[in-house]
Amino acid sequence: MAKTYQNDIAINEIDHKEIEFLGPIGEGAFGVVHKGFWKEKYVAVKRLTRDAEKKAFLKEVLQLSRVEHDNIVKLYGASTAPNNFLLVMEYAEGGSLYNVLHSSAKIKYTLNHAMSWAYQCSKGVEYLHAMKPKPIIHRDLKPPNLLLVMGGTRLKICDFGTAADKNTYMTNNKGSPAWMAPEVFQSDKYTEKCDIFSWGIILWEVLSREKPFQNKGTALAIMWAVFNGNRPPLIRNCPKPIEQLMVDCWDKCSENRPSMQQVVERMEKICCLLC
Ligand code: ACK
Repeated sequence: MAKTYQNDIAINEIDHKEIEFLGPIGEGAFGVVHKGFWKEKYVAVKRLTRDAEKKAFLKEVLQLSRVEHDNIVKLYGASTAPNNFLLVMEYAEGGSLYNVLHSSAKIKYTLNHAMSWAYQCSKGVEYLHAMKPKPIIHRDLKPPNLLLVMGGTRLKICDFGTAADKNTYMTNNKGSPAWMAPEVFQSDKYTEKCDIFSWGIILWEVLSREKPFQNKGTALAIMWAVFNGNRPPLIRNCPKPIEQLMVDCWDKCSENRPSMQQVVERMEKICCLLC
């Protein structure tokens, strides 16, 4: 396994011929995800489908190479061979949180599961925001990008295709409007506070088990609604500290939203109260 260096970051170069492809499992930002078998284990392999997106793809590789956390999907390496631009990462056998929440199978889960998923997501993002020398902003946090392992008990953040370093402009309008902070689709300068907004929507979604803005129609209609201050409806019988936390995360003014470190602290207090 050779190492290639980009901006002083080492990437494990994987020979694509060593991977046995077992079929597609889905589509993420910038590529189709396949299940594969490599070095005696199952892996998820993202294959770049559009050549034009090579730069963004490499960015995802670079972002993932910098991180190591229990709640972030592990990168094994990448193939940068012509026609075989591949990102090889740990395989999450539980699929995405979105699937668990919204699949027609109506998989049963408890309030403890929901709070644990939201908490683990906050821990992963807290780590990203504390990265040195530069924080990583995910920019596309949503249940389809949250994977589950260990029988659904461990959550891992994936799909760094749109992640960016701090304080940049969103140039290509990627991301998903239902979870997107208003300053992001307004093309304003944004900060890591856009991840806090998305996390607040995720908290609502795991507790309500509904899709945010499902009845609003088009992406444009959702953006218009969010811009005008619309937010998901408050959940009946939701404990007040949880409700206050999600409302704080949805604040239109990004500066008023808590930091992810504060979110983690509030979640820890809430979980103590609930237990
Ligand atoms: O809901 P899913 O089955 O889980 O469909 C999506 C799809 O690919 C697009 O992201 C699945 N996926 C992505 N990365 C992985 C991974 N590392 N392990 C397992 N499934 C993955 C995801």
